[in-house]
Amino acid sequence: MPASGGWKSSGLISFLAASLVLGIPTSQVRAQALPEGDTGIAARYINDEGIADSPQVVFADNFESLTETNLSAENSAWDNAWGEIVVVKSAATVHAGAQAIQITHTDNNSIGAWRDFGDGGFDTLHVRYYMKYHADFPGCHHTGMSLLAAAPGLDQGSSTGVRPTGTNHYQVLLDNIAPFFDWGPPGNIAPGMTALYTYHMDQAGDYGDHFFPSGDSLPGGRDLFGDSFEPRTDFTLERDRWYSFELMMSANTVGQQNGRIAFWIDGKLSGDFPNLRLRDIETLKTNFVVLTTYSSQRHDNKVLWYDDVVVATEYIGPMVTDSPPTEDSGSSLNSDVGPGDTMVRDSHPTAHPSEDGGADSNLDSDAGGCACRVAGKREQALSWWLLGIFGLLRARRRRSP
Ligand SMILES: [Ca+2]
Repeated sequence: MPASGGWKSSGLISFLAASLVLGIPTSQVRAQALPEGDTGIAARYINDEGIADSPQVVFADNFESLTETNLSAENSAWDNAWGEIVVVKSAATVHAGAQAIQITHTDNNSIGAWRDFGDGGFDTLHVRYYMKYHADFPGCHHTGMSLLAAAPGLDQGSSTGVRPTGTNHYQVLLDNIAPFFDWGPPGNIAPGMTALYTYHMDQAGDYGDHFFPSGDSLPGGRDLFGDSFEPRTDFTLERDRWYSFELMMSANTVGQQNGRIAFWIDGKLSGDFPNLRLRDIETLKTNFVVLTTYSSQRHDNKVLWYDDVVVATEYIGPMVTDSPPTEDSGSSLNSDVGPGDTMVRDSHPTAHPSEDGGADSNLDSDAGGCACRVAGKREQALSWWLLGIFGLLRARRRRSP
């Protein structure tokens, strides 16, 4: 599959050249505007019908072809699947078509699936998916989907807690931080404030940073994205409704600090993080897309649904339907400012955890500091996310008086 230059257009190159003439550091170059709304690949395929045929699409699964009751029993579209991923058919549990998948956490464990694109990969990759939380969903340690660039021989499990060197790996998860962790933002409510859990070369420790749309990052609240960063509103999603999520990871040019990660909710650009260092070698490209949820505490109603996954080298956008819009079809985000408003990053009071960094009192420590209940190779593979959280907690404790 061809790698895509994506946002790294000739216009940006011209701007880079101009910045050199003017003496502007490349870390402060304003990145090119990203597309939004129904301007992507999905706009050309009503109801996503035939979208897998797009030359820019490298993977798609609407779960309509599944004939078994569990994705793990029939994972032909995915290279690996673990845990109970149930095929569901009721209207309330399906975004489009006749089927979707349901994940229910009744224990402390990892459930998910990945697609492995091998040792090649993509300089820029997008994943768009629909996800919906149960009406009483309490939050969960990790939910969402991630993009991973892993050197040959590495995967998510083996890159756990490994600092990106530029030659080994980088990755990002579009996540919501569950409200029952003391280290989370004050006032955090279910399903949790949205953030990107990101492994990059300038991260604070051996485990990934959390990027918030306002520009805050954990740990440390550091300024990572340069003066050209455009802060956006931090927010919490609603439950009991479908959202279109889209996540993009674009590698930097080797030797430059121009990597970029962004995400969209219902086609609205909701977080954009430029000027990143992700790699030092050209061959390290995004080669995994992962559907993952991870639970580290027992709570009722930890149920969520996924549908309509599309992976492509360009902006995809929400599904465009041929049915009239419903009352709840618009984007709806919980925040103390309206969607689309811009919040100055330093004014946001909730993006830093408490300094005492209290740990999850219900963590099951039977896995060597990891709360995952180790049940097999596939389940182990995603335990790295929890290890990342633990590393963050330990680092904060070391800094606390
Ligand atoms: Ca479907």
